[in-house]
Amino acid sequence: MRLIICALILVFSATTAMSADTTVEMLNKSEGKKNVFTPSLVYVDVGDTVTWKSSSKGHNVEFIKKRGIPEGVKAFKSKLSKDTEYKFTVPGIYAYWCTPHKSMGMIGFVVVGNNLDNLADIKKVKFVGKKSKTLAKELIARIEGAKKSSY
Ligand SMILES: [Cu+2]
Repeated sequence: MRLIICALILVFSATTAMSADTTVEMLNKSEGKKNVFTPSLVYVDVGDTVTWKSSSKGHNVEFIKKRGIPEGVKAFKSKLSKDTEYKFTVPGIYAYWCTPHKSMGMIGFVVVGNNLDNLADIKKVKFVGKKSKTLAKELIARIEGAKKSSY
């Protein structure tokens, strides 16, 4: 019996470790907010793929150039109203927005490999519009808070 339980635990932990599917929805409306990525902050492992689902039309994903992505990462911009995915091979924090709604609070972050080396750069990213700036501050505070609580 004990062996079976051990085997089950092994199988379970193996599948959770391998389940690299993270989905973020692009929505016109969610919980009273307009134009959002849900969830707007996700943590993934190096090599994981994130899928953005075009649940509502008119949205896309665009990595914020220069300071918004780890060094050496190429620009990424998806087509409007299409599901899209990206495989994260470089650790660090990725800031992105939806091109048409970047000034309306439609921004998000992906933290890869729990690596916050580019946090100082991320803090310097110029977000557009009050809504986006407020949300960016909130999410960056959450990223920093998660780091502190892990000590
Ligand atoms: Cu949008």
